[in-house]
Amino acid sequence: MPTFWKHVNEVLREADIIIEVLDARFIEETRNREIEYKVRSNGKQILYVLNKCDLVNIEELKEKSKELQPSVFISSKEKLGTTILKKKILQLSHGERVTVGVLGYPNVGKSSLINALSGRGSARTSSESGFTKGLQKVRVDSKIMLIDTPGVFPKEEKDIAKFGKTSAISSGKIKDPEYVAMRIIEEEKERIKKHFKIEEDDPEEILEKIAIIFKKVRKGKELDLDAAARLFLKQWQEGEIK
Ligand SMILES: Nc1nc2c(ncn2[C@@H]2O[C@H](COP(=O)(O)OP(=O)(O)OP(=O)(O)O)[C@@H](O)[C@H]2O)c(=O)[nH]1
Ligand SMILES: [Mg+2]
Repeated sequence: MPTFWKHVNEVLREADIIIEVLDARFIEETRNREIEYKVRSNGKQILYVLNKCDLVNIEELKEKSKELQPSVFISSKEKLGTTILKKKILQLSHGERVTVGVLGYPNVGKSSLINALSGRGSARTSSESGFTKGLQKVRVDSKIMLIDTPGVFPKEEKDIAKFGKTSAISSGKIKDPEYVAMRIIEEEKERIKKHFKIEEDDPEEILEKIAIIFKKVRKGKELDLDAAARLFLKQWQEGEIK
């Protein structure tokens, strides 16, 4: 059995409630229905936590997340929504002591969320995906205990472009940055055109314009699309392209 399933099983045994952390920018892409199914089959409730809400428009987020119940929006970075989240956890546990397993895709902010709730830097975080290796328990207060976990992928997931888009694979580790950048440009074209003030419509031409903006040019004045794509992915993953 892959290690992540071992972790999921262990968390399911120990936890009373499961938090599935989702990236507020990519709710669908970061949901893991296979794990949700497994959690529910074990009779445990899921609380959806939409993290990184500092990077999205809250009104749009409300609209998009209507179906996700119960759910809470937070920004671990800005420490927004943490009190509401604690209240929600205690509401689900009927005010009893509770152990909460924190699951989710790599890099969605599981460890950051745990730190924001506990008010300490107990769970180590990193912009590199796959940072947390084992399970770690962190006490929030006398009632709430959290379990940090490594990021989990669904079994069949092979879509490298999606991993690049959601930061599940860090920009520096993406093998074909041009392909991934072009896929993101295709899917998020209007935002990206607006951000870089580009008129072109074809993803390849857009990437070329971005290379010019980034001044990624090789000696013979030829554009260095590989370098441009890598920088684009880095900025994208760091939330600079809003
Ligand atoms: N803007 C923003 N960035 C965040 C937020 N929460 C986490 N991050 C950033 O997202 C990156 C990943 O955070 P982690 O907490 O390490 O994510 P994780 O889910 O524990 O990652 P793994 O352990 O690798 O699975 C870091 O660069 C964080 O600074 C947030 O609310 N807003
Ligand atoms: Mg982590």
